[in-house]
Amino acid sequence: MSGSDRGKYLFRIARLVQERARELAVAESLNNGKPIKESRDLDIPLVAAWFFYYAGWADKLDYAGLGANPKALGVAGQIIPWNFPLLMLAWKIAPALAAGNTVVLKPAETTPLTALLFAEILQQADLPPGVVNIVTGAGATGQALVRHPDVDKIAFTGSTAVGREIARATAGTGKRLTLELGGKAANIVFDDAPIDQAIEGVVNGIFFNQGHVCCAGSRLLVQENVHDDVVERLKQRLSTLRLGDPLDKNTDIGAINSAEQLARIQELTAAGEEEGATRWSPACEIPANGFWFAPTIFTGVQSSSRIAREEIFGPVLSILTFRTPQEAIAKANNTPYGLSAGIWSDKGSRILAVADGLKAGVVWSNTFNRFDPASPFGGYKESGYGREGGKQGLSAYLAPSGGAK
Ligand code: TXE
Repeated sequence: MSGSDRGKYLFRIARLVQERARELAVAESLNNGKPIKESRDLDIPLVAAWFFYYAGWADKLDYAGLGANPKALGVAGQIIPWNFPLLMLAWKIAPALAAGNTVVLKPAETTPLTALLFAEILQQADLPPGVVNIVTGAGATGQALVRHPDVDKIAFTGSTAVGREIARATAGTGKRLTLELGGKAANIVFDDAPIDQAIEGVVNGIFFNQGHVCCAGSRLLVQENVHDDVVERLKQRLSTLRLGDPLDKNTDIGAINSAEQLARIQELTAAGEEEGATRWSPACEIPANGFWFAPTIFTGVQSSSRIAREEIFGPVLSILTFRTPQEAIAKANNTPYGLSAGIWSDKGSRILAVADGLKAGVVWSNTFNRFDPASPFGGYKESGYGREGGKQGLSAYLAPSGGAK
């Protein structure tokens, strides 16, 4: 199929997502437990944006950085997690189709609902049968996809442990691989930061989507002289957050996706207390049924402790201090991960100098959790490799003309 025809399908899909936005938002909140205001205002609009963006690329592959006439890889196997079920699907399917591949996608076992609704949208768009295949199942289904000899590329987003397993399983097979794994991002607040904005950014950074976010600002690094003020303001702000029914448009913090994830959060927060950090949560009512976790902050956190090093993937913020920009950079980089970071300061020169020292794929300044389809996203170190989004995300589904398939 020509690039311009592929583009027409992608535009059609984007428009159908917009037309069915309300239904998709409700389904996504039921699917994942996230607040409806997030699925309505972020997830679903970004899904449409991703398809619109890559629709524009479909007939311009000569500009993807691989020379004239780059080739599709073939069959792309895509394995996605449960934290942004439809958005992760869009991140993967849109560039794969723009580049001319076919897709077999496996959603996470706890969140198949919106992937199946999306399959309906593909039928509505008259996409030829077989171009995109949604296969539900657990880890074993993912393994089968990874091992299948007719799959030319694997794109995976999930845990570092499974990412390692996939890297081993694909080694030497010629399959292309991109991995987007965990994170332990530092949100660095200097004493000259625009303070109200910074507090909002820190809260959004870790409590958005119950903290089930690979690039969540799960470590707050605050300059020592403003630590007490920042912690006090954070506590005040957290006391205003509403936890509860994801379908209530006033809800700020929804449900934890699964009993397993709740158990992981409980285990790590218990370890935080055992290691001597001070735990605080606002008084809030926890619904009787389902999986819930109150927003939680830890102060007095040591860099070596588990809650400073391991991904909690829940609404839990670990607070550490620093004195100088050099110390902030050293502490921010003191992690096996390297996905994202945030810097809050009034000084442009300081922001640029600190950003330069950070080993993180994305660095936000005076904002956090901003996503745009034109911006490549991906990590260093144990956060994985390869980039999604932008031209780089497109070239991850292409080979140079005459290059290995
Ligand atoms: O991830 P898994 P889980 C982190 C986060 C979380 C932890 C565990 O810290 O607490 O991982 O979450 C499929 N071969 N992240 O257990 O198992 C699985 O079915 C092929 C960060 O949910 O990695 C699902 O579709 N596929 C992360 C997907 O992999 C396999 C998002 C992710 O599940 C497989 C999610 C196998 N052997 C969790 N085993 C991020 N980067 O955003 C499982 N899967």
